[in-house]
Amino acid sequence: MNKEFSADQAVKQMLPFAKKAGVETVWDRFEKQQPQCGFGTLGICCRICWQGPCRIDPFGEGPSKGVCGADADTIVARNLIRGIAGGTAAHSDHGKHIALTLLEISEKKAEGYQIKDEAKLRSVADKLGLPQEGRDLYEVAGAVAEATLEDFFRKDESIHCSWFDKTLPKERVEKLEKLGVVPGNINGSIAEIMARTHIGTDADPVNLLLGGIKCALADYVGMALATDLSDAIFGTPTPVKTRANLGVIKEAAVNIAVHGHNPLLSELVCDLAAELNEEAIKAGAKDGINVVGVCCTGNEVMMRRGIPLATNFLSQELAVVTGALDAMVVDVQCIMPSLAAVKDCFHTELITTMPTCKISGATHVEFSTETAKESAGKIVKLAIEAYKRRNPAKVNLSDITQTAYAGFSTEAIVAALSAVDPNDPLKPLLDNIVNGNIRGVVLFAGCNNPNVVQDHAFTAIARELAAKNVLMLATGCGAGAFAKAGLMTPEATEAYAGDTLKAVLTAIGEAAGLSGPLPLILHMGSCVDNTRAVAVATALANKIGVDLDKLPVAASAPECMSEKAMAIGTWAVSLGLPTHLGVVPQILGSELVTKVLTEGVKDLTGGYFFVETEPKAAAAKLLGAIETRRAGLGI
Ligand code: XCC
Repeated sequence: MNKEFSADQAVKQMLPFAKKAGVETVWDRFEKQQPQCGFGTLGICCRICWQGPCRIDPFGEGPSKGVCGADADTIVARNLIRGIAGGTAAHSDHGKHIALTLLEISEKKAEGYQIKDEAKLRSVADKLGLPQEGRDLYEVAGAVAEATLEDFFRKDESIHCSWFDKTLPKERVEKLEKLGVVPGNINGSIAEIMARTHIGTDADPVNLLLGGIKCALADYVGMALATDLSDAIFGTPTPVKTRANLGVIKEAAVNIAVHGHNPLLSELVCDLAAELNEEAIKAGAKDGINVVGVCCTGNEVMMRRGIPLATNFLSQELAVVTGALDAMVVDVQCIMPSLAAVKDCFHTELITTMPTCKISGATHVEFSTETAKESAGKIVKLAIEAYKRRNPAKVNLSDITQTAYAGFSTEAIVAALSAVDPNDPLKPLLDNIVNGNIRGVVLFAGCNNPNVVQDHAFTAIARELAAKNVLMLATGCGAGAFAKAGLMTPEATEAYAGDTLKAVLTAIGEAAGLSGPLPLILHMGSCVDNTRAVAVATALANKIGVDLDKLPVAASAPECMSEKAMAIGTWAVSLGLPTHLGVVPQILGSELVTKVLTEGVKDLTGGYFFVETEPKAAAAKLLGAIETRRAGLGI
């Protein structure tokens, strides 16, 4: 194997085992897809109606219009915003499940769930302007759930989503209101995209892109509510020390991986794993049950329970290739259908749990909030049974893991800062940004993508920015990349942070009772938790009385892949952030769309996309964007 597929040492260690076992991995399939379709790469293939498929000739020699007359600009814009709608649907469906669960808890119908963080629930109620006097906790929960669900179904869409208005700076809300892009109803915004991109409807690329922005902002709403309500139900994360990478899968344990995105089931799997631990020991697993995470369900349980993270998106198949994974339990999103074939080479149970996410060849244990405990128990028992079938000759354990600190919710960051200044927690952060000890903040988000070397750009960009005293936050598979690489540790701060950043992280870490600096990169959670970073930025913006597009804050998605990443990137730009993409987006077939998203949108929202596939250059451009913002603020 000459070509480098991944920067992850455990992946490098495991790929030869995959080959030996006859397992086809994502990288094998990626190779088989080469060369990938040039029309699709440029976004100029239209499959919306059955007059087509139609393709525009990018060299200007063949057709310049589809059968209906749509040109490259319309086709590219339509394709892009349909992707945004897909991402918004995925996130908000997750959020809706959480809100409906909160409603069931308030009606005392969801056995196995409770409100673990009453203070968070009450602060959400305050944020939404819901009265609490004379209401018990369950009544408050019911009111919060109803008000949240209203954001999905509001009849009068001219009224803004509550979670939009109540979580962003006033100036930002007004700016977006003037553009006519504030969502009033999440489901409506998704449906609107599907309607306006139907054959023979919206053919104005700029109007289409504005529709995409509105839908992406609905995505922001769905994510913000999913995060906050999950905190109320499962607890708001606080800093926790754990481990990451495939070496967390243990020989002497029943290993259960929870994979996907929604914490509703995985939380109960963790509870039931603890309850049924003795059964696993009786079955011969002397270390009992070992729950590990993959992708964002992994991030959810890592943030709240310190469950170790086995791996991120691109290497999910390799968790099975260890031969010691007894069950892979999946909920929704980013689950490779190939897992069914991989598990056939081993003893692993692949268990699907959601009616909207089944995989042929997997065992389906249907999950519902009423029967969640029962389903979780059944799943853990299936894992114990599978353990008994494990074939020692097929075990290829990895010895590679790194320490990782997770659990940096907005509240946890504020709590750490309070240790420095209890009366004005944001002041130490702000002062250090103003005096230049911290040049700015970069939020790393997004996926893995086999178009680039797994995890490489994340870690390379972060090392550059650390040396330049940039404070870094991370979510999703980006956070997974950093955790696996050992960059979410105080030791990484010592090794890579510039002098002034190191001094600030050390002062905060020591004041907060860690006997050393904060980790180099703060793990803020799963993809839906990107809104935690917006909450920090909004608090800073409100404190100094500026809009978000004035702050020295940028976003970076070096390996973006999913439709959800398209939605997140678009709302980041809409909220005013310079947003880096390390993978070339499928829009270059339209010069107009490319120009609008990289330049024109600046005049509308203050944010913009830029594409840079080379990590050093990307870091330099992120830093440049931060310095421009600093100059704008006169600091
Ligand atoms: Fe999926 Fe969230 Fe992307 Fe990872 S980061 S590949 S969306 S698991 Ni959100």
